Amino acid sequence: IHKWYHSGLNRWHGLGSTADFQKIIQERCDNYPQQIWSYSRSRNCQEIKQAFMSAFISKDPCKATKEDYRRLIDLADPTVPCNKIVLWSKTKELAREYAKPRGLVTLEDTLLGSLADDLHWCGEPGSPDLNTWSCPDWKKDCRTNYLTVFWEVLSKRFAESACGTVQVVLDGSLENAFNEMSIFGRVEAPNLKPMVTLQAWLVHDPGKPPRDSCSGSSITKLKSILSERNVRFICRDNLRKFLKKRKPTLNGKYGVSP
Ligand code: N1C
Repeated sequence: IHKWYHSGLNRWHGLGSTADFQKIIQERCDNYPQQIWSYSRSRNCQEIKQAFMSAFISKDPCKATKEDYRRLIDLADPTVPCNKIVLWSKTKELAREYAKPRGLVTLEDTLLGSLADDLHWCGEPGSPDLNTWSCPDWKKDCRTNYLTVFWEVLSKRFAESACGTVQVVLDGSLENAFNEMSIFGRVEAPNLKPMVTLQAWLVHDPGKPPRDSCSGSSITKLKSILSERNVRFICRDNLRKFLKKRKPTLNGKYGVSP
């Protein structure tokens, strides 16, 4: 029996920390393009990396709090101009495909979102290292794990900061395109400011029958959450059709949105 078995590093049910986590964070930070929404008080990648690491290193991986990430978020608070934010739920790739050619911004385009995108991380009490064997799973181990709390805190800041019209891409091939348990459902939608307009786009998988629509019960639920907050709501079925209608420009990219 190996040493790691005894130490219990493999006791969690989620993927372990990404190999070379620190190196990836550093590289992504150094190469992050300086654009308008990338504004952050500190452009010091060393400092950002240290704040990220000290948020969770040596700590119980099931006891993450918002406060653990405060310093990191303060160093690189996402700020995006009005009308440019695109949110999503279960549709990350499509949302990015929609956002990019139109100059719109998903959370992964902001500095902290881009640092953490697709990575996993957790520590171990009393150890200076990341646990590369396993990290807590949201369902099977604990909800207050460092990955979940990170996306919750960052998503909340992103949604709170949004102004004008915010768009969201939802999957209409699911039974519930709007899921109250998702980060969009439990964190972003309930934290939009009054007077913001949320424009929802439902996407349907070409191979599958549409299961939810703008008139379905999950969207009705979203509408009611928003109306309590004085957020205006517009819903459109079938984003894919809209994407297809755009004329590709010479370099094969989509033109600017109308
Ligand atoms: O739970 P979700 O989607 O509704 O979260 C998506 C929502 C987006 O609008 C983003 O602004 O929340 C934000 N967000 C991310 O940007 C993000 N990048 C990567 C939330 N989660 C993000 N991840 C990881 O995907 C994270 O581990 C989280 O648990 C999943 C959420 O995916 P989902 O269920 O499709």
